[in-house]
Amino acid sequence: MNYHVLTLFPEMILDGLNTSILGRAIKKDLISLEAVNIRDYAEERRKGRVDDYPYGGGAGMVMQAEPVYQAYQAVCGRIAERSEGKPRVIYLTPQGQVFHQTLAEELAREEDLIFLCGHYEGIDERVLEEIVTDYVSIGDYVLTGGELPSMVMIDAISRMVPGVLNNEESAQFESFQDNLLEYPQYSRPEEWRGKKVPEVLMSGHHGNVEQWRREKSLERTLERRPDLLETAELSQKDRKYLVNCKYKSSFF
Ligand code: 6GU
Repeated sequence: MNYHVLTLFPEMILDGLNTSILGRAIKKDLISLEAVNIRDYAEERRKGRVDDYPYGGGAGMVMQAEPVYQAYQAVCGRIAERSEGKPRVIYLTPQGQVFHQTLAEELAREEDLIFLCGHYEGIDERVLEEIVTDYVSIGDYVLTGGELPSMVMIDAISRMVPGVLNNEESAQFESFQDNLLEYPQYSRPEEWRGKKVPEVLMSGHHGNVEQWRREKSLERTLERRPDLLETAELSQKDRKYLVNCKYKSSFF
């Protein structure tokens, strides 16, 4: 996977994604990360400026089309040398579709991804029409720019790229697998400030542990994210357990 981030703050992207699991994946050449400074493509006479007043008036500044387009073309030129077809271009905006695990899984199958980070009041619409394939938001709140959202997406996508997680880190049984939340985890000591680790986890009975974990996942999802249960894959036994949980909680 090769990421190309078009941004006014390249150091933010590089500094933020070069540590821990992603740093290791970059070293192992499983992913590559390039931050392209849009400012480097400012028109000569504008001396590094890439924003201008909005036509029609109003507050704030708008990022101009041409520097963004030039930065995009430069990346496409480099990509074209080793692969064919146009890469997907993701524009980070609160107006986009809300990012979701299934989109992370889909995007992880791409060879190259271009992220376009806006600032100020936005980017000239004409270049967006020309290059953007996906408009994506990371949730219903407003941020100052697209850098953090692109970093969030790159993190979520990268862990779905084969080899990025090792066996222990493997995504297999984590939150959102099966659309259920993960069960609670415990480690040493056996008792911490008077709170004991659940007995079943100390029993060594694998079957009982598995059943307990499934039940905790179901309970937790019902409590914290009941909306997820509508699309979760549930067995007959799961459904019975949930009905029982609801019945019990109706007494409180
Ligand atoms: Cl993708 N960009 C900005 N600026 N704000 C956001 C967002 C994106 N997603 C949620 N808020």
